[in-house]
Amino acid sequence: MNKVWAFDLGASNGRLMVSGFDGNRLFLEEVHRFPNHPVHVTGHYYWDILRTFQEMKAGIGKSIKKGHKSIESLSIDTWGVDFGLLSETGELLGNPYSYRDPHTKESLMELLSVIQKEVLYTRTGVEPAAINTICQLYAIKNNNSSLLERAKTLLLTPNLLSYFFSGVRANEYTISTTTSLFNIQERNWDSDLMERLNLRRDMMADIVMPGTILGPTLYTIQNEFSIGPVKVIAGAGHDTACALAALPIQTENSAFMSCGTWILMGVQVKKPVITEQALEWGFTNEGTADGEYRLLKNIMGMWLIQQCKSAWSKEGRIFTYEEEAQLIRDTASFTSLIDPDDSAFFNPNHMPEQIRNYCIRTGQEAPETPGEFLRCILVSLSLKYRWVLEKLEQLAGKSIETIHMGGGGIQNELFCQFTANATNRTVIAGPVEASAIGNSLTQWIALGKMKDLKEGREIVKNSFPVKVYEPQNQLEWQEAYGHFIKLLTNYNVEETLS
Ligand code: LFR
Repeated sequence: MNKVWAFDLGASNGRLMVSGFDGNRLFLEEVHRFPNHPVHVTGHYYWDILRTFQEMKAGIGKSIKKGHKSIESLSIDTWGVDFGLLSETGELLGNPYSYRDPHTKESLMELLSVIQKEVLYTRTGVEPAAINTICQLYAIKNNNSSLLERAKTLLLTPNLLSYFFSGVRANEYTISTTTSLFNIQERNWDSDLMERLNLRRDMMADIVMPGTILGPTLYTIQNEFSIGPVKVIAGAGHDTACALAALPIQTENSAFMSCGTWILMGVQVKKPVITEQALEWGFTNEGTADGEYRLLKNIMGMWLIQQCKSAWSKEGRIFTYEEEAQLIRDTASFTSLIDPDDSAFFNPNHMPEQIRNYCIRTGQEAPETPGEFLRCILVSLSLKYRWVLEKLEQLAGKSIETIHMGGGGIQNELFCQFTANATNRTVIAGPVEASAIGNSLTQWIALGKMKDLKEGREIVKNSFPVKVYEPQNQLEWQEAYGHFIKLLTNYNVEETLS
């Protein structure tokens, strides 16, 4: 059976999955998994990208050791917006900044004093936000300008890593659409925007469509592993685009959720939705693996739980998934709620403390025990999805009956059930490894083994199990939603959402 390597890198861990395809069914095997966190040093948060590359190579070594033969190609997908800069000689200039670096704190305001928010949104379709590539570049320009002066080429994270494997410099469509430098009408880098910010357009490596075969792996890679050439494919480079590609969506009236460090909720649309309302509610238009658009909202996601767990583990309190679920079950429902997207939760030193402060500030009972924190987070996230879903229906002009959820977060069954309860919609959860599977689909299509994504999704449906959750306990969830909306209204929803 032919196989491909799908590297799926998230902002908390990365993995190498081997995907096999026998013409009817897809197979997926995890070969290597490693933590991937930004490193905090000299007041900044950086990606340790060379270690990441090293881990990817360790994955290749393991795969070969396991006897995986006939590997045809590889592709890499990652989180959005971050990038690396190359020098004239093609060397990496420093460690890429993480989008959680505080250096962009002022840059959104500064940028918006040069380019109006509405103009930026109309041109790029992307919600103006400090994490976006455009703000990061502006921050570097203002705080570390010599770095930009030395930069010859900007490559987004998946494309930087593809370059390490192939030597080819190209940015891929789906990841490029996350930058807020991509003109969504012209479907290319926005030269005018860049000029107005004094950013160099010539730095931006050209954009290629998902499925472009960049070339073979470098000889150095082949020699290191004593293997022949493997095609390096720029499949969909953005993890969210990959997740959407793999979800077995069957009807127009479905929304998708990609559940990881961030949770992205949206619908696929033929044309970007760029309206005053979409901007006000903080919706973004990004590219899909088949060249269309996904109208979505970024929601803080599992980050809230990851950060609580990291704080608790420093105190020696470590819980398994089963223990967490039990803790939540043993806790009273709906005691306190948060707006998961409040800026206080973006990168605090101590997440549980921050959640407690939020509850006290908003006149609620503050959680004390891990179970109370976890329940507060999961319930609040689910209620936020209901809010997002209602707005999505209005913006896309259609009703949504089913929600397809994919990604690591769906391993938490209570979380899926809460989502069904809060939204009063049927939830279809699976596959867990949606991003890696979507990554592999874009490779199988590029290799001519599958016709298109429609066929790919059908194959996913027949290859991986899904779990269906029907809404329960509507009375109490309706009431909780009323409290949640009051919370958003009283604590200025525009301010907290933007
Ligand atoms: C999810 C994701 C989101 C993006 C965020 C930051 O992993 O790719 O789509 O907005 O990470 O890059």
